[in-house]
Amino acid sequence: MRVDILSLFPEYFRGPFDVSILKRAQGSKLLDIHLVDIRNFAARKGNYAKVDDRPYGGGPGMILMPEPVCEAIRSVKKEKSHVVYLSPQGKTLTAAKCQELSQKEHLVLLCGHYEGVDERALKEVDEEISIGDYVLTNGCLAAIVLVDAMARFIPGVLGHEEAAGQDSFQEGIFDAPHYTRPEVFEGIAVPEVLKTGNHAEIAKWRRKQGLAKTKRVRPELIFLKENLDETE
Ligand code: 4HQ
Repeated sequence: MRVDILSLFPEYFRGPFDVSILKRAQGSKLLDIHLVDIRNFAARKGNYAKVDDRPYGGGPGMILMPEPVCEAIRSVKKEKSHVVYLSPQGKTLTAAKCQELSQKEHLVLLCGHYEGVDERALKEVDEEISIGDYVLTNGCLAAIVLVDAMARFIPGVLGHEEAAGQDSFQEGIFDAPHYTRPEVFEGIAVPEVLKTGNHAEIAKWRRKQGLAKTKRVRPELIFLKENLDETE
């Protein structure tokens, strides 16, 4: 998949995309990330490229101007492109949405800056997505979160060992607690069932643990889908 990320801080992405699984995914051509600087599409006044201006109607902060944003989008947009604007006013990102996006040929991610982008630039956007109900200093972090969570669904990005990790949130409930060596840590033993080798019992125990914690921490998730009939 090709991903173009449009922002004012292309350098922001270097660390997260250049380590571990996302680095490997790019190395094996499963993911082809391009960073586009919106400032390159601003009209130049002397040697200054202006991308923001004050809001009509008054109020604090600055607004990204529609022209550089639209030009930046058009510079990468093709017939099969899916354009996403990261903003707190969008639909909240879920595992299901990540999976859906992972099937696109080309994603264009527009990162907002300042108070947001001029509404008229959104005619180039297919959908607006939020990573959660809080306000970031800019949309770059949101784009990193989206790429990271979405890439796990691209076949081959996770190895066989890692792939199992996918199912927890797909099912809408939490993962079970995990244990590794030592058998006893600071007086706390690993649960006996995990050492029995009884895979059916272990699966049952994990499911029960996951459901119990979901009920405690995120009760609203229990009232989704088929989780309901499994709680006592
Ligand atoms: N911002 N999910 C404001 C976010 C955000 C979010 C990005 C801050 C856009 C203009 N983006 N700028 N939450 O808080 O995606």
